Amino acid sequence: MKRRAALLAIAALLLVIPAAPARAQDTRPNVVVIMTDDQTLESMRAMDGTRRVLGRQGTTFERAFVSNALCCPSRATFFTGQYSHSHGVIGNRLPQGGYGALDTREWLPVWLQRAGYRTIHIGKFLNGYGTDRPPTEVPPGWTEWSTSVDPSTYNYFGYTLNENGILAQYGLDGNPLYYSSDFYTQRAVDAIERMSRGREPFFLSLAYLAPHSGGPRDPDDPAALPTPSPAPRHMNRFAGERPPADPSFNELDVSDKPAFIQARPPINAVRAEAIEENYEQRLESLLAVDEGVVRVVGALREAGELSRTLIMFTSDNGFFHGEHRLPNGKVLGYEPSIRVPLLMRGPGVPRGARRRQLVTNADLAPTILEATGASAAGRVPDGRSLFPLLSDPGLEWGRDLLVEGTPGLNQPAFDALRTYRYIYLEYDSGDVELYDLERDPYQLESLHADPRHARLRGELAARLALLAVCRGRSCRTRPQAQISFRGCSPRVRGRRLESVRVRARAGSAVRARVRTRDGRVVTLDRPLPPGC
Ligand SMILES: [Ca+2]
Ligand SMILES: [Ca+2]
Ligand SMILES: [Ca+2]
Ligand SMILES: [Ca+2]
Repeated sequence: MKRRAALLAIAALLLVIPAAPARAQDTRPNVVVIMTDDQTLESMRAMDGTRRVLGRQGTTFERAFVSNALCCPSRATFFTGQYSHSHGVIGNRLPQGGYGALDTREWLPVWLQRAGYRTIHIGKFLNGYGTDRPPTEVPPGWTEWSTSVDPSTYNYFGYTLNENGILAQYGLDGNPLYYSSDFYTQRAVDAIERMSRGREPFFLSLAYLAPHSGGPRDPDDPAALPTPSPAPRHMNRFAGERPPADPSFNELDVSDKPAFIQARPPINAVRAEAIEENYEQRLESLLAVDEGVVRVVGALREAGELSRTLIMFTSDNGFFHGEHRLPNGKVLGYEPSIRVPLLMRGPGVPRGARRRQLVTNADLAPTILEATGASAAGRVPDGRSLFPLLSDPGLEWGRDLLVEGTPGLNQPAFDALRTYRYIYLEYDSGDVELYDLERDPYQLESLHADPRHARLRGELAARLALLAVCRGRSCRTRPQAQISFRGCSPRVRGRRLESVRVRARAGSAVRARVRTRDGRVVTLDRPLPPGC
């Protein structure tokens, strides 16, 4: 009854102000982005609900990477579509990083607001938010703001939120209602209900702390490693669960690795046990997020917004569980650290589909811009919209992906280039690594010193030097290859081609799928000559 009265009231308003566009006429989608913190691709196995409501109803990107496997630079990339060297946030702390290092005058929420979107952020934000500048500050571009203030961000109970400029503390007494993941979910559900009553489409950014480590201490916490705190109802759900067997766990021979890895001691029994408990608690902490994703999708359905909402689920970076002697953490360029889950659902996103192309978190903002029709004023995104890959599963761009590494206590900064087949890393210390991921998916034997790979190494080094300073288009350079016709037969020419497969396409065109010797894949499309 109440609802009908509200609808009538809105109808009356529309009659009075005919110039304002009705929501029903605004066909632009809402956008909901759900981001976890330090979640590995492998841990998606704990998220049945998410795989059901987003995976089965949408598209799963199986080769999604982050361009910098650290919270703040990665999130700055999400909000700008730019690599670290373009947005300038290299680390989590000032002066080379942190919230205070990002120019927020032109970034995703501002672009969306300018295009008429209402914008909401809930949960974790850029590191240093609340400490780099006064905690009451709200950055430009946000219609509604419920954001955790550092350092309280890392408390699953007893965190402080900046609510549209006013600080409020939650869960100091450990009341399960205020467990951060559940509370952020409730905030998101409330926001969806509220926003669905308005006319303009909305952008909701929902960022959970889980499965990142954080307080309070749990009775079964190991002494040797920081862990997250799972929701009380999910404690020990994964007790006894071991990380999947991985040959790189406690890597025996590290003579192929950089000096800072060689300096690491082997993982002893106490550490190994701590890694297991951490692994279990991290999966357990994801269960509340998984329930949250299902509730958010349910709230969109309830509000009648689901079919016109683009939903993305991803993480800001991966995590180590003992691979290459790394008991925890991320930042480094090894696969468990740089690969993340990426699931999408909504208008223009095929259902129950998978995509194998290499994609990066710099692609997310351009994807949102294409979906919403907003434009990136003042910045040139380095990534590109994923919609062409969604509509065309065979399409290959042939670009290299860049991974940038922040200097840390125990490791030097690095730049890395990832193709389908190879990853090539150069550290500030002069160390180099090169892996053939087809033959060595666990990165056990770096080939950088192998003379048989000297030519490849030289080529990758030359491309990495350009990619490490790329801007926009130059971040998307393709292999040199062209398709031409002799009569009606297509010919492909190019540098260092390994294989070419040509297929007829609909509409009298052909597509050549070209693989280069350095493991890049690109498709070339060409219409057939007249009469063929
Ligand atoms: Ca993170
Ligand atoms: Ca814990
Ligand atoms: Ca436990
Ligand atoms: Ca090795």
